[in-house]
Amino acid sequence: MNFRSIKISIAAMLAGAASLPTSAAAHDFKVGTLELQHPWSAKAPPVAPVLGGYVTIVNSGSEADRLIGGSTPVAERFEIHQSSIIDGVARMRPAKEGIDIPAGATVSLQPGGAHIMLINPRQRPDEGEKFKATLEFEKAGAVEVEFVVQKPKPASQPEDHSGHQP
Ligand SMILES: [Cu+2]
Repeated sequence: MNFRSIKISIAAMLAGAASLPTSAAAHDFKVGTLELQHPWSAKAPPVAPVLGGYVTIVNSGSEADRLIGGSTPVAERFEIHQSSIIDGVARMRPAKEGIDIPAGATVSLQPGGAHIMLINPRQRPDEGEKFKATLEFEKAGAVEVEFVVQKPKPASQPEDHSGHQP
């Protein structure tokens, strides 16, 4: 091993340390009267054009709010989608009006239902890693959260993503 290869292997070790897996334990965020419980995503296959984003939103206030958008460094575009089951297949379309969070309600963004879709991923974080995103609500405003990448929950349904190839 010459000096040059030692330097390279130290650089590789440092790069590895920066992306050490973190715990997939539940984590919550708050903004206004909203509590955002355990934002999560599944690992994207190397060719997938999208990453899904899921979170449970609890509105303990007396006024409705609305998830209207967001952003993340890991993908080019952030969209909010609605899914519905048509002939046994989950199909999705952009929810231009956002997702309504009624007063006192708990709204779960989950596979097969309303969800966040991150289009054209720039990174594909591994299971156990986290990535940052900003969620924007009509009344509560913007809030920074972290999505943890984990295995999809067993109850999740397969989704047809053919509707939004980039
Ligand atoms: Cu989608």
